[in-house]
Amino acid sequence: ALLVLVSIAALGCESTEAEAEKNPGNSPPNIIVMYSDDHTAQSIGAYREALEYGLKLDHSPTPNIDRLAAEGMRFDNAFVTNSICKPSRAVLLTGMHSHKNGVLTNGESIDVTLETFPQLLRQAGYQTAMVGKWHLGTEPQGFDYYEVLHGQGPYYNPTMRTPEGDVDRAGHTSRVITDSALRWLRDDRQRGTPFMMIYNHKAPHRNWLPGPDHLNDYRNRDLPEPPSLFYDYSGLTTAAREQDMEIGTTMSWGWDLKVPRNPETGEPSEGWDRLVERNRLTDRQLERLEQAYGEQNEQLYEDYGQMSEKERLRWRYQRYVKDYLRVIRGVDDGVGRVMDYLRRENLLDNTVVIYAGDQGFFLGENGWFDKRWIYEESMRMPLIIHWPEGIAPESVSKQLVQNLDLAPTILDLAGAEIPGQMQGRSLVPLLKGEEPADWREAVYYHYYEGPPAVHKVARHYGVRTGRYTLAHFYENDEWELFDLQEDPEQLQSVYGDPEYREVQEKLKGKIRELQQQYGVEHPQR
Ligand code: SGN
Ligand code: CA
Repeated sequence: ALLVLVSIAALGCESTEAEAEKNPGNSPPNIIVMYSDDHTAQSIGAYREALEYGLKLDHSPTPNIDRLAAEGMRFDNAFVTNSICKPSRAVLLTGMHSHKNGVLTNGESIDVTLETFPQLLRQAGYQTAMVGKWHLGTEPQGFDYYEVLHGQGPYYNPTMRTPEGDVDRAGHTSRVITDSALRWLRDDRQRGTPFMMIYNHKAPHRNWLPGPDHLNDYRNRDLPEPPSLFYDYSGLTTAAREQDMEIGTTMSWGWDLKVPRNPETGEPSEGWDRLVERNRLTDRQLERLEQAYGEQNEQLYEDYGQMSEKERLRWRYQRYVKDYLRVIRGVDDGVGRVMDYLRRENLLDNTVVIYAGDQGFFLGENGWFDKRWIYEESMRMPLIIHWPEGIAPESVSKQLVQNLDLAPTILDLAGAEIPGQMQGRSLVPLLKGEEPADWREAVYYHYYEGPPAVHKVARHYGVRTGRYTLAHFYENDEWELFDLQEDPEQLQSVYGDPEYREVQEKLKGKIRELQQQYGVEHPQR
């Protein structure tokens, strides 16, 4: 740690040419990590042309995030190692796969003795802050300041946990989190010392409750549907049939769809009271929700009896995807406010802003919501890095990268040492536009939170290369293989097809190789 401090001090006052190249700003950059909850690439304007599957938006709901991509680097093949919240956050902090950091599912808490990148940055002389969704079941470690939600936190009026105790905040949570981030940047941090802030939105996590600014967006129009909205899983294994994450059947009228009465029975709907109570909605807030949804809900009560199954699913999909995008717009507003602050304070050039989602999400593909699968919609994480001093505008990287790489990348950016136990690789060469010849050719994936846990997605591991995905649902010993070039929507597994025999065997070998490389001793646990 001492050595690192000395090297930061050296970078700060004098610059040799080598240092200037390594670090164009002549001082270690500030770093802001934005890790939004369940923000999938299909909902980001900047990814519209890049994805070959799923919902294709006819507009961009994310002008501020798009700008990060236009001025920085978009990663088109970024993936998580385990597509679920706590595990993804533990990977982000530790740079180690789930089987090494111990957070296999949402049921485990992070081991506070593990080394994390915020702690290491702090030892290296950075000021560190954490605002928004933490969700690791512990007191945040390694931060000079934090203001975090309890667990998932509500969409409105959250109680925030700070080093001084709980604070009740009023208003929509996306705004509360952004206000808190700006307060720390503006009033609390010490100027002249590099900082690292984690700014984590709760949105767009279920149940997608928009803030007052966006409740009426998309009021009078329908959004496009993904091609596989009505898919019957005929090309997939049992796992796809046994999940519980369908827009048509899993979502509840009240909590998810904001319909206070069940249109079938006329009775109070499931989850509406929970929505009101969990968010401690004021009369005014409730009134606004009713103004936004009321008219359409009344129409639904009237029409429901005459609607076909397909029309019912279409209605539910529209309500869902509109709410999802409305909360995305709230996130994007927050990103814009933080970027405006950096711009005004002349901090933009030497601040690295990393925008990512903690995993992907289904927006109606396969008729689904939620994540968990090795499938593209869920395993792909949006990843955009903005750093005017270090990245050429409009850069795109197609290399296979992972959330595993972020901790080493951040330490590398800070000029700090990357500890040996970290399993990812620094993305800094990619940011500079280099194409290292020995970059990885496959990423390893393992999802552990099997049934009976919420959404009932079977446990599986697998591998994703530039062209193929091979997955093993090991509890049933079933496999799926997708040729993403031929079948980007992943509708027809070609596992067992003689034409793919060679590919299949090679990919199985790749799984074994990666399990060995990452020290997976018990792949089926
Ligand atoms: C809650 C949600 C689930 C979601 C998990 C995990 N249900 O249980 O739909 O998959 O969180 O999400 S809800 O009724 O509370 O909305 S995660 O992002 O934390 O992994
Ligand atoms: Ca999540």
